Amino acid sequence: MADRLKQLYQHISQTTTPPHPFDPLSSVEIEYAIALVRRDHGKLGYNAITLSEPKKKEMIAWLADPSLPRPRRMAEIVAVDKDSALYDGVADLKDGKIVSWEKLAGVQPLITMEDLQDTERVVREDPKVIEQCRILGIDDMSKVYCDPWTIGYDERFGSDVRLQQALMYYRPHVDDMQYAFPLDFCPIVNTATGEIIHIDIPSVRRPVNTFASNYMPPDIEKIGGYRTDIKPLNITQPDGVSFTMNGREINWQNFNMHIGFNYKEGIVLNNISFNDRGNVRPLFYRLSLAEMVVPYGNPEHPHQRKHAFDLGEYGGGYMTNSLSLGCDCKGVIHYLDAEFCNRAGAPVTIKNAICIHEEDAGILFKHTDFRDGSTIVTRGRKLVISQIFTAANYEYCVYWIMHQDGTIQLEIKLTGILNTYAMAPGEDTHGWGTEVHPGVNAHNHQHLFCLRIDPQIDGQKNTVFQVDAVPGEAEVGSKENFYGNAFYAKKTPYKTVAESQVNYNGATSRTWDISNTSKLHPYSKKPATYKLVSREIPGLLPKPGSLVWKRAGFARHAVQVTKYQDGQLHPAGRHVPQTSGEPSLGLPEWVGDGNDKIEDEDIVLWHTFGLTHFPAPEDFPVMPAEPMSLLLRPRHFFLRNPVLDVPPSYASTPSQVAAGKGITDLADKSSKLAFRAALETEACCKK
Ligand code: ABN
Ligand code: CU
Repeated sequence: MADRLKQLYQHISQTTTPPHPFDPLSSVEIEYAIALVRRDHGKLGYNAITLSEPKKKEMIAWLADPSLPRPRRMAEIVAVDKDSALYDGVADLKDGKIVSWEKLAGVQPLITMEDLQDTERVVREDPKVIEQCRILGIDDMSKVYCDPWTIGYDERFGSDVRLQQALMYYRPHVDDMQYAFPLDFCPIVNTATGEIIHIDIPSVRRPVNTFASNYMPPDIEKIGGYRTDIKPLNITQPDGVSFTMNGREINWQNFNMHIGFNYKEGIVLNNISFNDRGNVRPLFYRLSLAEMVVPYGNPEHPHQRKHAFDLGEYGGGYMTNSLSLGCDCKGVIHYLDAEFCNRAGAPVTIKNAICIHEEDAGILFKHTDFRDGSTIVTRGRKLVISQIFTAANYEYCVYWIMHQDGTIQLEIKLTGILNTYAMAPGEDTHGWGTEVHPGVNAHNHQHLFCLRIDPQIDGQKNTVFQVDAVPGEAEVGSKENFYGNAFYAKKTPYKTVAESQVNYNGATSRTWDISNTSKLHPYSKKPATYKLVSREIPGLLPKPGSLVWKRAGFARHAVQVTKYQDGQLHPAGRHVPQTSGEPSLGLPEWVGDGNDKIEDEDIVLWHTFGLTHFPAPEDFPVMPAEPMSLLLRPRHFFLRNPVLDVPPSYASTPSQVAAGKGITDLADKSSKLAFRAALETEACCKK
């Protein structure tokens, strides 16, 4: 072992291109961290090994001056011993030392894919589960499946033992889709010992559905086959892509950023900047989806336990798909892999975990002058950095999209399969769900995501303003608003954390400005801003005081702003499974008494958005992708429209129209030059 440790150390210390400090740990670094743990603490099981991110102050200094010492590589370790005790550690990979090591009591780490797979085996072999299946008329246990969920929190069992609840399903035929055959009982499994400690059984039993609902090609052939009127739609990029990669740093259309990845959040974008006519302007220090919760709305026991924190309890990185060309993404693709380790400490690579590519974005801008027919049409493109993760039944497709005008969009598409429960013939859903297929009840639920925005709009000190579109205050007939038509954007700065805990208001088209108040626009005299435009913001429906409300404290408000602190990354807490919500962990702790001053400070904006899903038969057996989207838009940031220099697809000035000429050939150098010359005269901007 000592030899291997030495070899790994040499590999890491002698590498000619050291990793960027934001790079995820490589498989060699992970192996080295494990070797250090083994040396000091013996044999353990590994739950996670990930980059311990550099301290912001040190990192910002290094980014500004790379001749300074590079922030050192540190690994965060979550390990479990043979008695299921949990350890949190940090290894310094430069000095080859474990610099912190803590045993935690009453805390459970996330459930890994290996934990999930063990549970299905345990469930199939358990005599009490076999008996329940027999009661429902099922004899062949190879046809019984379960989706093992973390237990959420069950007051009967607390947090000391690692537990999963097994949501049970049946496949009459191996190719049948099991969510059409939900079973009505729910075993609870001790993850550490592999024992079933309890089974929740309803007092009135529900028979197993007998009617399949499938979506694979052989099944579609049986119901009439595929449509035949679809012609090929090809994407060609004969000269390749318009971005360059330097390691994990990308340059595209004036944007520059680092693309990271970790087991919990998945994609992390760091140090995003925009080159504004030669001036590199910082935008965001870090953007990530930090947490999510999917609370289900059926109050009947034990369904209150269904409220998955898919990032904190399972890991959006761990569950990520290996993407494939032509299916998940089309065009010329640059892929990045993800590297983890398994429970035994062996390396695991998810190939093609992140897809980076460009897409046509339709019209970027256009205008035709109605009087003389002069026209310009410019097409846009976008850069898409994406991942897709499978959270048991659901797929979450996450797209971080850069637009040429400096806009950053986050789009999430929901697809996959509804979580289902058994329904007896004639049973009433009581409005808590929908019978999406005979004998199949899909419960109401919400998908609430927490976006962590760590801004650096023209610098680290920023202020968040709430912006509401409101009528002028003065009465109709008054001097100030005689005709009553006045309206304006009412901007309210958040001075303290407590003031920033707000909800969405569709009636005022509420948005939020993240501004640098020391950088005023020369024309508008307003501060340089990135505006959060987000309209899909349902409130958290579980009531104040409920289990979900307590455990998912981050979801109580659409926006909350805190003062930046290193290490505050996970808004439902660092170890989420089986938290009771007493106290509420993560963001509610950091909010504290709410008195922290957040005006003109280094801040983090936590934004909860998403949708409330009332299932319908169209969502079954597999859901057509449902998109939701939000924008971070530059306002008062650029001098004027920043995409005037994107070559048009067609442009014709009034005199060219009169002379019967237009500029259409973008490859034609003289046309381009003529267009640029026209731009430089700035006719449009001169008064
Ligand atoms: N949506 C809950 C979940 C996620 C992953 C694995 C099992 C269950
Ligand atoms: Cu849903």
